[in-house]
Amino acid sequence: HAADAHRTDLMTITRHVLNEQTKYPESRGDFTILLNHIVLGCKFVCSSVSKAGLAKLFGLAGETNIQGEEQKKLDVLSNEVFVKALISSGRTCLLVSEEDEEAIFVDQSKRGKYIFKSDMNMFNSFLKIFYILERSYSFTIFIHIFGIYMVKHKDNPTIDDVLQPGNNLVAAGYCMYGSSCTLVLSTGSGVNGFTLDPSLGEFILTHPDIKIPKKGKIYSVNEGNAKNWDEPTRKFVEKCKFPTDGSPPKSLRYIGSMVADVHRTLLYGGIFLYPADKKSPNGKLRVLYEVFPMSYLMEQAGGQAFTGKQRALDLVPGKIHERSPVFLGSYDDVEEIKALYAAADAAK
Ligand code: P6P
Repeated sequence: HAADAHRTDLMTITRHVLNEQTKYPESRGDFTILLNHIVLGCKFVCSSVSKAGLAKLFGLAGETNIQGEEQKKLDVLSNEVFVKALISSGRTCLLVSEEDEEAIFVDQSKRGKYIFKSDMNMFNSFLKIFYILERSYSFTIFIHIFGIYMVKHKDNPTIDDVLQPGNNLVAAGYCMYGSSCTLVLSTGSGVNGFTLDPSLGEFILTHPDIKIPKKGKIYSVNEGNAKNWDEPTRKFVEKCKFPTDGSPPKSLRYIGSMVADVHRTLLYGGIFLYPADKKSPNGKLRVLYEVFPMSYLMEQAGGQAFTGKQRALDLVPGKIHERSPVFLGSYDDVEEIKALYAAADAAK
């Protein structure tokens, strides 16, 4: 029966990506191979997280990462697994991770070549991966965000290839490892969510074609930073709490993990804010592997992402661990804060 079809016609992430690949008849499946290696990494991390308590993988690994944060065992272990999986895919040439100070240039012998057919022309380029392993152990949420770019300078990738605007992303996604393992992915034609079925060892399509509501009832910000906010952010949050148009106040939801807060925003609508403030004049979130991938997903789902000055994906980063303020979520909610920043600029 049609009602049972979805139970027998399992749409796995591999099938989904292969279906996407058929849109590019000239492609040789390199992108699919790359994504499958990312999925393999996610499955490994999911299995490690579920056993972490037993294997005593939680807790400090004794090192600190580039951000000066104590590296915990799982993220060091998972970072190593992803680096090895991505290099062994033979489709990457540059890796950037929150855990490593410098970009990792893949050895020439392992570098992949990616033929990507675009509307204008055929060009050779390499894929590079930005990804971050982020954790919020207090919520036993373990998270991995990634973005995939095409390298412009083929044959001789340089650090300049890393510093591209978010517009050049060809894919982005995140994986959340909690009570279940959820992978949300966009390859440029919408956003889809997959849930790992451990009995099959497959990610199954559970959230097809995610679209964020045009306006939401939730705002998500660390209110503890309120005394440091600038005027537009302060006014926006004030309006969320004391609306002047007779609408009910918005609810505050803040987990303190960008991906968990943005995942909720993606599914239910609203706005996530990590503004600049006196304490962090460039905001806290990293452009390459937090702001860009999540802004890309938000736009693919019909939302918006703004930095306080410009569309987030138009940013051109100057350093691999650069930070930026970000406001992302439902289209109408982001429009409101854009108008407040525009008014503040006009009043200068
Ligand atoms: P705060 C987690 O450490 C993180 O980088 C993001 O995932 C999260 O949105 C933000 O920091 C939370 O920062 O200052 O509110 O604790």
